[in-house]
Amino acid sequence: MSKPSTAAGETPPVHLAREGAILVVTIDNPPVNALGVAVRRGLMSAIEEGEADAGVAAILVTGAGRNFIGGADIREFGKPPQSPLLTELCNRIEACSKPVLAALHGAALGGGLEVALAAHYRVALGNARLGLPEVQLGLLPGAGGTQRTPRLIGAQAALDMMLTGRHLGAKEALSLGLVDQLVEGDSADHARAAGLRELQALLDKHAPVRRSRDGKGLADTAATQAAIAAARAEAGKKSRGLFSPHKIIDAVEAATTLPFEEGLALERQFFLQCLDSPQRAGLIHAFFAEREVQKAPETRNAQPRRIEQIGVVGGGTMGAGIAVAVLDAGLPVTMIERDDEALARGRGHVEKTYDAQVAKGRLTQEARDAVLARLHGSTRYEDLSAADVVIEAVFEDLNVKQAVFAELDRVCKPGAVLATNTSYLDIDAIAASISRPADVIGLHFFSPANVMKLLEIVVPRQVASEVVATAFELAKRLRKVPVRAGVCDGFIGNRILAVYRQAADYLMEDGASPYEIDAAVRDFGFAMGPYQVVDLAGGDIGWATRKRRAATRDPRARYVHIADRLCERGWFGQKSGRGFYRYPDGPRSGAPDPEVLALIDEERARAGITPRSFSKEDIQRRYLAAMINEGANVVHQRIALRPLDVDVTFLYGYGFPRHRGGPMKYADMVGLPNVLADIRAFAAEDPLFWTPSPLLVELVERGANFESLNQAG
Ligand code: T1G
Repeated sequence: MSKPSTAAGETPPVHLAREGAILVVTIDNPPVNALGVAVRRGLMSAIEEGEADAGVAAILVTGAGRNFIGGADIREFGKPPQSPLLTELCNRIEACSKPVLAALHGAALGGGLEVALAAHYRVALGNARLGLPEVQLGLLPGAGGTQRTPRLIGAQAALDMMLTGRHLGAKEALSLGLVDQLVEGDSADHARAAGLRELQALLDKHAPVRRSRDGKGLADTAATQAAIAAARAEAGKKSRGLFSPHKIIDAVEAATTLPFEEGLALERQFFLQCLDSPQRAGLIHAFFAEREVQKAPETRNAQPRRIEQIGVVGGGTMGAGIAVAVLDAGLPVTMIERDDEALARGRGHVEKTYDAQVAKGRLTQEARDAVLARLHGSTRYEDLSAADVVIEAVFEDLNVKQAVFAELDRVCKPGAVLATNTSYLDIDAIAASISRPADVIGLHFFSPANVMKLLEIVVPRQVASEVVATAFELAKRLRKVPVRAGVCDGFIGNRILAVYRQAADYLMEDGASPYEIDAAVRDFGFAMGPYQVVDLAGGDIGWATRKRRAATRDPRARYVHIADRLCERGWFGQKSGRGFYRYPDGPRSGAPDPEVLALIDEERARAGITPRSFSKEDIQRRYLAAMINEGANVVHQRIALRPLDVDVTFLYGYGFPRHRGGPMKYADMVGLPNVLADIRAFAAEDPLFWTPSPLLVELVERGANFESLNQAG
């Protein structure tokens, strides 16, 4: 058979072979068989040739490697479309006069599943994962998925798939009618063999061409309308501010009212609208950024050490959370505490997490017992002698931590990685206090450590590259999102947080109420505003930080005392029943507090400030300009490798709305000259706080943006 044309020397990403009367079409486009233009052209010509060849009775479509097809090529979005469009390809597959069967293993996602739905029959191996995750990219299934899926499996199941973007296992796909048969195997070869066998069986019984567009999944009008109404209600609540979920529902509604071709045309129109939305740009940036952060110089240049035995020193909130994260990764943990009572408390924290899952029916008692059998407790450091990695999570005091590291230095085997979970202490000082500084690294988990995905990997001056590589490998095992950070007060996230919190405090003292500030920040897309976060975490934590920093604070810097006044009254937030908000009926009942407003007025008077009003936009621009400017400083000072590392830190650790891509991506979308102009305007009020980052100034002068720095690092 002839091969589709590709650039000279390039292996064609679609291979054809004949097995009797069956034409086998194999997509081979590593790493995930994405449907780039060469693949689409190869598939189109394969279908044309199979159709035209009288010796071909049927066509089998399979994927090489670990997946069937991972989806459209996301890197093509935002560029001029190249023919054939995926929609055209799917329509051509479905229009084929000879039976087409797709054999699915691994990922069959997005456009990959749409290709399979355009085929006439589908079989799935046990490891197949089927999904329409386009909504997670700010898009919708744009190659017939919104029209074929509901006709195959009904509106309710189709809407669930498209609005959640979740992956379905093979069994669920079979029960819904997405695939016709489950077959044995877990590899591309198994998929090919099973596909051949099942397609030959179809030929033997003269099975007809069966088109998904003719499916009867929408026959029950009442159920369909109810599903659409329910989806709209849900999207109104859960997809606040998002664009594509509503277009998905519109497209499915079109499938219930319009002929297939017209529904397809409307789907295309909606898809292009989603493609043009800034949400697509933000979400696709997030998709690639969370993969790029896994790549640091050390992960390219060094090999990780063994990670099989993990020690955790400290069984408090963080230590227990870290122990759960390690246990959830299937690894054994040795937890060290100073005495039996503290150890019992630490074990209790861990057991409580799993008992809660048993109570909710998410975990069986047996599974819970099996996990906890991997937790060993001890009050003797000697029991860490076999540990490959030890994570210290004791009280945030340098002397206490150095004492712990002295013990680790004494008992741990050569090559053991010694990590500290400190959130701000100087890790270089910890490393310098023991005989093996090259083995010391920072692993800054975010509370709750077993839930929060972000893990800042803090790289001290003397650390060995393999130790950094080991930390990234551990992050992967724990299913965390790692971000490489340099040593400074607050690393990446907390350092930037302190600055935009200051901007919020200035807004509050200058006239905006904490409630207006929180509302404006929520309106931008955060789940909570800064003062709701303070009340949730506990105002005493920030108070301790401010007191710690008092000695080194720049005396010229404006200092707002409002938060301290609340703490002096014991108004720490939810845990004390009141903070910036009152909580008369528990944590979820936060209500504005007139006494807080009165206290703010007193502070304004004391500072000689005449309050002025700020619009929602004013608040958002100042809050974000402070965040972006300090993010630029963090990149400029090489604390973060690239702007995307700041983005990922805020997407995964600080609730930055994902559809905006992160603070640096957002700044690019606003336009760096506009951000710099804002900062310069604000500097008229406070030139010290609003000092433009040298990096921001340089990029604006060069007409460049933060994205241009993301290939570095
Ligand atoms: N396009 C381009 N590159 C992709 C890609 C894609 N669809 N999927 C993955 N990659 C890259 C990824 O950036 C990484 O690159 C490498 O492949 C390995 O990825 C018209 C519009 C398939 C489950 O949303 O969920 O179809 O870092 O580390 O863990 O309706 O990748 O090596 O340079 O994630 O084995 C819909 C997205 C697209 C699926 C494999 N499809 N991908 O996971 O590998 S829109 C998706 C995934 C669409 C149509 C619509 C996962 C995976 P690098 P990885 P993995």
